[in-house]
Amino acid sequence: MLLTPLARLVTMAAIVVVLFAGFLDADQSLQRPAETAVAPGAEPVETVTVVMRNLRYVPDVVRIRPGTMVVFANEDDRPHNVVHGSSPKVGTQPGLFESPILQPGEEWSFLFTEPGEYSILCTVSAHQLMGMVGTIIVEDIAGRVEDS
Ligand SMILES: [Cu+2]
Repeated sequence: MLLTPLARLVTMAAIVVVLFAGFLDADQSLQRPAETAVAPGAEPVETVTVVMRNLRYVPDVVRIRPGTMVVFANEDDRPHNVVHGSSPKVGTQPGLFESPILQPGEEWSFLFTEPGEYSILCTVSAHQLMGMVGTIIVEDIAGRVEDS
């Protein structure tokens, strides 16, 4: 196929645009914080930390807005994890999230985007039976009047 000079020019321009767009993308990815493992456009509005200590989540009840990143930090002297406790009924949906086993000093985070009440528990050595459970409450509290 023979290209007219105009078609050739348009093709060249398109290639330049594509290359330039690729350059911009690469530049943006360099500026994005490396530790944020979330999709673009899903940046956390806020970050909240829950500490794992003495076989407990501290605090054990957390109220957050949708889009909040919760960091679970193991400050205990033994391993723990964070598992979304789904309904105990057989055949129900699996949990939304499950962390790897976190050694002392390790942390893991999860971005909560959907409103709801998420019960969490530690399944390491049946810690949940010793009371290592908690609740993450995700609600739209933008217009909420704070308690005085
Ligand atoms: Cu535990």
